[in-house]
Amino acid sequence: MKIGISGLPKSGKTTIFNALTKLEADTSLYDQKSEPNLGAVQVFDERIKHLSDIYKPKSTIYANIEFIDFPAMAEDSQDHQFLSSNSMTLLKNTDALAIVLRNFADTILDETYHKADPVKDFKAIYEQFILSDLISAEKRLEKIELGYKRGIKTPALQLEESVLKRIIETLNEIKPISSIELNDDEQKSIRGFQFLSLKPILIVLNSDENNLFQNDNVINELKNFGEYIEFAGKFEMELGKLDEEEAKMFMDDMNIKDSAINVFIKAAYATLGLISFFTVGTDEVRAWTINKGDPALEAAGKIHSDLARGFIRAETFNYNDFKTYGSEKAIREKGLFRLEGKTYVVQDGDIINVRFNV
Ligand SMILES: Nc1nc2c(ncn2[C@@H]2O[C@H](COP(=O)(O)OP(=O)(O)OP(=O)(O)O)[C@@H](O)[C@H]2O)c(=O)[nH]1
Ligand SMILES: [Mg+2]
Repeated sequence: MKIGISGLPKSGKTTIFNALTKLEADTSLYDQKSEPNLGAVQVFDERIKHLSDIYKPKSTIYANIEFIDFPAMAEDSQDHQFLSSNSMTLLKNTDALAIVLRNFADTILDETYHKADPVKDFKAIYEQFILSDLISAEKRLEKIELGYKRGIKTPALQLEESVLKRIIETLNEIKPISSIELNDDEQKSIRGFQFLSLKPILIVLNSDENNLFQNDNVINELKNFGEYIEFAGKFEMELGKLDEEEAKMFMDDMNIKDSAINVFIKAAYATLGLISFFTVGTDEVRAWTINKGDPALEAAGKIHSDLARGFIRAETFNYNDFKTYGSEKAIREKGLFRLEGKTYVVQDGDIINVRFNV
């Protein structure tokens, strides 16, 4: 799972990135980096620990979130430089975006940009996503229409054309593509574009120690745009450097209930609609992350493209049953061991063994 951390200049992206990954990437009021920072975090899961205790595999692999801390987006949506930059291509290649909004005062930043205004910043960012998507969609539509003139017309192209037209109409109303209802085929027809306004978004309000959890007005407005979490980014980054006991003391002081990474992961899984499925065996016990609603074929493809290509069936049982009955054998006896096909909708906690033939 790749999550891009994006936002306007000096909103605290790298600070949040450090707080989440416990890395120490440079944060600075002055420098402007043009390369992204990369870091990965294990998603601890009680269930994997339990499965690992039972199967005693050679390796135990938790789910992994890769964070990509991007250089700042342009302040101004008329600045097309960012839209055509390398970063934009990388940004499109993420599974979800965490948008960091500055909600702390700083004399220099207030003067260089403007006083902290998270709602205004969010709108500016979203406009850039919409503009970027609009440019891609219009370009493609032109190409398709040119093809028609040359006699290249297939049902697939016609489907794509009709979806693109709806997309362009929606974007022109400054609405995200995610607000359009698309069926499976329609979704597939535009998957290759990796549209930004179709990506799940998590809003990260980056407050500071003095105003943390006192931002009801801002949050009431941000809620309209999607799910949010609030951090005191700089404070969290400092917490990451302390040992657990010390950190706990400071957290209690600030009424912070859980570590930044735990809060983030919980919010990410819940609001981005992610679930976990597991593979087990004596070699490896492993957690995988997919979207809620994904079929078994998609899950198989996560593990390896061969498994999707040669998919026969998915032998499936659920962790909860495993926990209740204690063994695969007992689960079979209870009739809880299932053979599922390609279209089976994978459930959180499913333990899956894909039978395949390539
Ligand atoms: N007071 C306060 N300052 C912060 C907070 N988060 C970040 N800063 C400061 O803001 C400045 C920029 O922080 P970064 O994390 O580098 O911001 P960024 O968004 O990665 O910046 P660019 O990548 O250059 O756009 C640094 O001086 C940070 O110390 C915060 O929560 N409170
Ligand atoms: Mg940065």
